[in-house]
Amino acid sequence: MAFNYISAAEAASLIKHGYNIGLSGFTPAGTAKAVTHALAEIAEAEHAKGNPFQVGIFTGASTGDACDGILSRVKAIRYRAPYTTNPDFRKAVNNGEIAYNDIHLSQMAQEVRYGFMGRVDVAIIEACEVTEDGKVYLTAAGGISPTIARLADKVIIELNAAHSKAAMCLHDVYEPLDPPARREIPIYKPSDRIGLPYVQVDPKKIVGIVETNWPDEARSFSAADPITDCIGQRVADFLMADMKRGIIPSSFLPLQSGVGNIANAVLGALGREKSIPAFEMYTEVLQDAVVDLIRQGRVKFGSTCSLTVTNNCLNGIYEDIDFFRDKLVLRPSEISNSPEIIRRLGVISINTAIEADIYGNVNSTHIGGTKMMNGIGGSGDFTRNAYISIFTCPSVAKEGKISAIVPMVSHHDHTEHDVNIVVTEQGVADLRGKGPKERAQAIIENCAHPDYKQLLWDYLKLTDGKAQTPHAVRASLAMHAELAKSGDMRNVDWSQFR
Ligand code: 0RQ
Repeated sequence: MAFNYISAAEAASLIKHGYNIGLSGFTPAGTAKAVTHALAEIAEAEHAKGNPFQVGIFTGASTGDACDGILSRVKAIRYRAPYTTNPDFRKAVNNGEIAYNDIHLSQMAQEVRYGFMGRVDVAIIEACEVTEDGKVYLTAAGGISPTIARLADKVIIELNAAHSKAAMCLHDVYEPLDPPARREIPIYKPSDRIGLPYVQVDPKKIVGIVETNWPDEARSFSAADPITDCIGQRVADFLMADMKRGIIPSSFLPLQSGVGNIANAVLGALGREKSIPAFEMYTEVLQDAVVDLIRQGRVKFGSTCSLTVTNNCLNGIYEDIDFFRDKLVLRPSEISNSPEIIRRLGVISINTAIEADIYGNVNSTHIGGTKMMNGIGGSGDFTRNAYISIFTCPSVAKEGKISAIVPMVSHHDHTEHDVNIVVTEQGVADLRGKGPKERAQAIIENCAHPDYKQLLWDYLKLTDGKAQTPHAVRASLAMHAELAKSGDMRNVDWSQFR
């Protein structure tokens, strides 16, 4: 059937106040951009007339300014899930304006299917190609596209010429059945392909095609610095030592690594470490550092949900697609982040913490226990199911006024039961096979900044030291309270709790 080619404004006019919209993409890669931009103009006009106009947004992970940014600035978002990184969206969430449901990324598609979040009225899917029989070829990310395209009443395609048709060979689209009919997901190694290279959509549901030429809003990261380089090297040294003692098989295990500078530094260090064999990635985001390592033969295969890379790097992949086609696969987020597969493959997870406590609990999401930073993303999917779960962070933030190692985290995302290793530029705390009191010794001794070490030992002296997990409950968040009061955790005075 012949499709209707429409403008972004015409497409946006199909979206009504109160609708839930499903978006393709995962981290700005592969997200819809043009229709959400036009939707913001409609919302603004409706608000000017005194009419309400807000939508719910279901997507794979963070979008870009053309969605989360612009729509939150015009107050057009009622509800949104999951992960986001946009500063204006963050501001609106922390002002209490948006219901932000920060769920694990692996759960997003299934929670939409189970009906936990309501119906999907319209799906907007970015594609590099669409055929008349409804084969939709995605761009730089898998996200939750198969699910929202199947469930939505109406589907809008953003056919984006900024993505080469080379992306057509990168995807492996697979949607599991729901319980009680679900079977195992048959991925036994990172390179296994189990699905189709496209999302099959009922062509009658495709209400319009919006042609665009809009590059992904690639995130740029600041240059590596001595702290992130040191953390990267410590992780590489730790993994090498574990391989030498036979804990990690000599053929190595697949890695997952999060976004940001530390992740780039870790991958860079692992790539340089020639005693670690060429390895595979089973991950959710793949950054420039991994693409470089694939080119160098240090990474043999990358399974990911998205290419969270700079546009230069993305275009390089598209230009060299004959080299990359058997070394990369893009999957929907419920497959890239599937607990079942992560556990089966023995993935080693490496994620960044905001803060960790002396017993190994980790806060990845909230500043001061109340203000949302980004969200849990896929860090929980991987950490809970990893062969070895690693968290990294600088030992201090904000010129040393904040310690990343605290008596008790101000918000719990990853519990002591799930966290194996904590790494700061100060050192590595190996928490495996240790009881809570032994973990506290390892974390304070190896990971805390010298300015905070004695303060943390003194905190422990406030307890009787006898409990399973000794805490002086009233003092456990005193470093956070001190930060709020004087702006510097180092000023905490334990004498008031003795
Ligand atoms: O503040 O922005 O004002 O400079 O937090 O910290 O050090 O720049 O680190 O950009 O890697 O972000 C955990 C947020 C780290 C990220 C987090 C302040 C610090 C700075 C950012 P400024 P950095 P990063 C894969 C897996 C959760 C999801 C996840 C994240 C700002 O890695 O979102 O892992 N992770 N997903 O100064 C107050 C502290 C602080 C602090 C740092 N203790 N207190 N402020 N900061 N520590 C990705 C996906 O799932 C898609």
